[in-house]
Amino acid sequence: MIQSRCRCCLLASIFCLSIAAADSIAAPEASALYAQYCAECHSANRLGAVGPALLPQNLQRLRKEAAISVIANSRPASQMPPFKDILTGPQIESLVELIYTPLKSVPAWGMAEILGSLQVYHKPGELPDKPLFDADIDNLFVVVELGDHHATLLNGDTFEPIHRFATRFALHGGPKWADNGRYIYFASRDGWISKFDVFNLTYVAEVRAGINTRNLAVSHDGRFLLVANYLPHTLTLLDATDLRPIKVIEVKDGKGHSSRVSAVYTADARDSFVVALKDIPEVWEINYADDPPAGFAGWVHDYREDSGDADKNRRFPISRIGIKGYLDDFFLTQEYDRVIGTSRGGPDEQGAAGQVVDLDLKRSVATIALPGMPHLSSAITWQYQGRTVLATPNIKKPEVTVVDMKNWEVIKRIPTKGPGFFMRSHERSRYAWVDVFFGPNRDLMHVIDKQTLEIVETLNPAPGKTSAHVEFTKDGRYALVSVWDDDGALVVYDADTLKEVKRLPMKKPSGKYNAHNKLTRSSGTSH
Ligand code: DHE
Repeated sequence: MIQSRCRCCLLASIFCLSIAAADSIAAPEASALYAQYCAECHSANRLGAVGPALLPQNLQRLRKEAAISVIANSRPASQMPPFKDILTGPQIESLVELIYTPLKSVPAWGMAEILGSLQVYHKPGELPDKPLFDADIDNLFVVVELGDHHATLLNGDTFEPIHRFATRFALHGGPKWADNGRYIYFASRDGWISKFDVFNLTYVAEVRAGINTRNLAVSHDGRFLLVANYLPHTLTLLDATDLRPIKVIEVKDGKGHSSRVSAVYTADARDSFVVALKDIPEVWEINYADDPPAGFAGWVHDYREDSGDADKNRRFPISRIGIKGYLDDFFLTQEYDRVIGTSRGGPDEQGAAGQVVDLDLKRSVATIALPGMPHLSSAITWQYQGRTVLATPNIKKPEVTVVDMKNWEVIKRIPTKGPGFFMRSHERSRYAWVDVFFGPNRDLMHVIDKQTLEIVETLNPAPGKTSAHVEFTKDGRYALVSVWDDDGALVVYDADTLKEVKRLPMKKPSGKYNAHNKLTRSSGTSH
């Protein structure tokens, strides 16, 4: 069985391109190198798996010299190891030539293929509306275990597992709760969307919405799903009832340039999906109301070719907002009126500033000094001295950055023991938790006092093993931490005393998602 981390991740580093052999490498050898070192994560056909697709159309923002550097030295926030100790300079260059060579044909993944992949295991209304188990649905957690591609449904009162089930290979992004906890939607990196019936502990439908997928969002009324794809350059709109595709939206600018989609989120109060693009300097807002507001007039796309249903074809208008650069990562304010986004930047890009995009004014209104590659999809907000602040971990810098959301000035840079990935809190907790995901101190977890903006405690849940990603119970009394290891654990802490109260063995638990906190859009967690 394929492991979620490729074999090459085990390999070490230190390579100097200048001392490598100067011979050029023939194409067949490049293919063999690709098969040996790259295929397990990026797939043999280069269409992506745990790693992204490696095709010229997905590498537009990366110059070839930068691609050489990525293969030699790795890149931040990826699980890819550096290959400078393994491959010679010419071998790396030959791999770069290979991945910038167009495939003879990229498989089409449009309406027909998506519809062809649809599997409905239980028709809507077929299964009982009463849970098979006794627990507070509102306080359930779903925990994704990447180690063996499973998920565990956990009782958030007793911390006893209710059900453990297989998932699609390599889930990514937060599974989305919907319909007051009745359903959970999962997305895998290879495009599979699964709808799980929590009451009946079974999948009800699955569909492959893309070949290489980023994430999904569910409309706040539970009616629609929008899936963001890297390959093809599309957004797939699904009917949440049975995952039947409604539209495939091609992601292109006015000149016909296409783009990968960075991510999609739901803006509840606006009846909209908000979409960030990786290769086009635009943010899209796609309205899903039955009667879209006037602001969307003039931007209505005619998708009549997609289906014969004229009513559906007039729906889902798109408002395009031109911005200053690309957005790789973004955060939506609790009021859903603004997007705070950054370009991650490759080795050839700057990406030092965050920008604030006003969805009503339809333009960028401010910049924020965020040079540490903030992980904004993990940012949180809280009240501090009468104002709302946003706090984000940084993937490249050992600091948590705290920003005043009124004037967008950085009010504090809290030094940490290493760059972090995930940050969490809860309305009822005085603390915010942030991991140290990268570097030698990756087993540490900082606890920050939200009123003094100081680290008050640093926990070490499992010395030597990465600890990451916190989520709180519904009432904010307990915080659950992942020990991110095949021989890992879920560690439950009392969120006030910071003492451990329970430890459950798990196989590389990554994210965990509490029904109440997600459904109520708690300001302490991602949405
Ligand atoms: Fe993620 C969420 C992007 C690598 C684990 N990650 C997200 C989201 C985005 C994103 C846009 C928000 C989607 C959502 O929740 O709906 N992630 C990226 C990247 O661009 C990046 C850096 C490169 C890549 O490989 O795609 C990346 N992510 C990783 C990992 O390597 C992680 C650690 C392991 C994995 O699963 O591959 C990882 N990402 C996660 C998790 C979430 C996530 C656990 C959900 C966080 C949450 O609590 O909501």
